[in-house]
Amino acid sequence: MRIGLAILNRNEEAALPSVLPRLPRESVDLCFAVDGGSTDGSRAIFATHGIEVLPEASAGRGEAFRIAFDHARGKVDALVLFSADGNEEPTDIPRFRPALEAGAGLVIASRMLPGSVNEEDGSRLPIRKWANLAFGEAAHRRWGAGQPKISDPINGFRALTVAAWDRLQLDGRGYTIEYQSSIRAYKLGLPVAEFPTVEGQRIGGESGARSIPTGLRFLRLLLSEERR
Ligand SMILES: Nc1nc2c(ncn2[C@@H]2O[C@H](COP(=O)(O)OP(=O)(O)OP(=O)(O)O)[C@@H](O)[C@H]2O)c(=O)[nH]1
Ligand SMILES: [Mg+2]
Repeated sequence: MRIGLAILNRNEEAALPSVLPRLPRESVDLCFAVDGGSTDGSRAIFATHGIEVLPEASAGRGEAFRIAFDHARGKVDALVLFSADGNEEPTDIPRFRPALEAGAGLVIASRMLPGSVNEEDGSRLPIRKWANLAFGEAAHRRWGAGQPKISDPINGFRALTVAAWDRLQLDGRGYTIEYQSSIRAYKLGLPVAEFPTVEGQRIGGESGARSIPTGLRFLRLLLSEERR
């Protein structure tokens, strides 16, 4: 199976110099970045590592996923989506392959399984983690009856086959794209696999996913998936 690596980036110049050299590029058949209109030096850093950067006409992770799969179609059978901001562990990238080759259409590096570490695990009030668990529970109850529960339906560190991508018909914008892909996977009964990952801390830069607006977008997504 041919597997590609798509790096999603917006203004991560602080993290890229330590993350990019750690990517196991020999384990993938294609590697490129999708850039959501960075205004820092991150595009130049990709260039020094010989990584092609595809620009986005309008920013947002949903749009970045669509650009990534359009670019990958015909070149690889599956794509690993990776954020080089320090949250995701490069050495996990080869762990997607066995699950994809075993037939999963969607594979998620989970921050919620036994053996996982979530960035908030040391915190006394892990509010984002609780919200993510609640959104995961809601999606499973509504659309996943009889199917194994996806422990971390929101995490961005995931892989999809191109065939699964085409079946899911995702139109989610911004940070809703991952949650929508997990919900649609339940709706279609798509085989999903997860493995535990250790989430790192963001290295510099700024989070674009502010908790309250993102949570409200997830609620709106639940309503629109209900109406579909
Ligand atoms: N291509 C592209 N990448 C984006 C866009 N928005 C965010 N990203 C990248 O997607 C990754 C995840 O976004 P974050 O803002 O870190 O979201 P998060 O991981 O939930 O937030 P933190 O925990 O604070 O890091 C980062 O590597 C961002 O640079 C976008 O519009 N286009
Ligand atoms: Mg992040």
